[in-house]
Amino acid sequence: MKYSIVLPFLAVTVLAVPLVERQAACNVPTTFPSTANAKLPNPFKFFSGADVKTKADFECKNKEVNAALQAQELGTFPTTAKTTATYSGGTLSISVSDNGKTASFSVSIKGASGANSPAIIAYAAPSIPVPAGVATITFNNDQIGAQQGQSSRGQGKFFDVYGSGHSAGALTAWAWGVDRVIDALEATTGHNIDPKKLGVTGCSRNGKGAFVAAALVSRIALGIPQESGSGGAACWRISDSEKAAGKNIQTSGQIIGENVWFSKNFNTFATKSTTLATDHHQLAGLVAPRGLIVIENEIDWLGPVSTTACQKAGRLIYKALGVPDNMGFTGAGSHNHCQFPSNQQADLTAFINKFLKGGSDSTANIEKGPTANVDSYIDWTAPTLT
Ligand code: MCU
Repeated sequence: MKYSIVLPFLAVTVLAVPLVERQAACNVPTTFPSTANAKLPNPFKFFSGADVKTKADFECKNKEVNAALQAQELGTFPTTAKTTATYSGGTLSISVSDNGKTASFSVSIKGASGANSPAIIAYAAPSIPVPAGVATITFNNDQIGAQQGQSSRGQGKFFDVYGSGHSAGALTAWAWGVDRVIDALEATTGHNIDPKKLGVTGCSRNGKGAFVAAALVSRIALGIPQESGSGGAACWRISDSEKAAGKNIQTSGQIIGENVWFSKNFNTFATKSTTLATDHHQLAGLVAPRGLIVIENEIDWLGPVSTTACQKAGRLIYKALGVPDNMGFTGAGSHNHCQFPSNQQADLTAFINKFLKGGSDSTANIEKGPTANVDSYIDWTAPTLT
């Protein structure tokens, strides 16, 4: 819309830019701060030093966090793929083209409860009980990006499309695959799944993947990462401080040698996590304000203090956005790895009911884990974003 204000000696034309357009114009940097900071980076300050004051500012902050995570840890997450799909008899067959190359894969869909059913995309196989009325979409993440140690870097359907030298680690390749599954659900009928009611889950290494998929794929309504530990719910900096205190805990320095979950870009930072521009409380921030239930376990290697304090910091981001109860974490007690314990059932059920089944269950104040003082790891307070 144009307004012309006619003054005695000149005519001034003012362009009225609609509010939404102004909010969408985020200034996303391509270089990121690398000054050592032992505290978790402030999620309410832009890298420029400016304050994040509004929810619109926070959306922009998330764009720079996403860019920094891709540059320093995850590798590039491609967003230009074209997906075609067919559905028949419980199999969704997906063909993806980009970069002049094509790859095909399929997922199985079981347990839809009639039209517009919610579903949980499960890496490999669900390690949580999927309730009646919620379908399971079984996603073979290893096929999209191999995770068989160092020699498997650059292998899988993702790399067939983008080349074996692409910067993405396996976590990013899998998230891209999840994004394509959602394209395919949107493009086909007959599967009875409502693509707006999707959760994503995986346990352990696949829990890291589920967390990253929830963060990068905004069409996911509920993230359910399970026992993701280091590389998922843990913060790199806190894990390093726990390691220094003598714990047997996985750190960034160890993880880059174990497998190809992260980009090669991460090697530069892995031995000096304090120089990362972000940490994993901001992985939760990327999921916000969508649903997120972080399921953990008190096994030393996963870093129970690290995951708990890190996700307490993550929940401060949800609080700042005015939706604290859209996120919870349940990591109290120890049990066999990836065997979902009954003492976390009520919390999981509440999140699934609220975010996938449209229920009105309370997900208030779910913060369960060992004693972990988040204030020891942060030097900022959460504002109320307007
Ligand atoms: C917790 O996830 C991983 C962990 O990062 C690895 O160090 C360990 O080797 O395997 C865990 C896992 O995926 O267990 C199934």
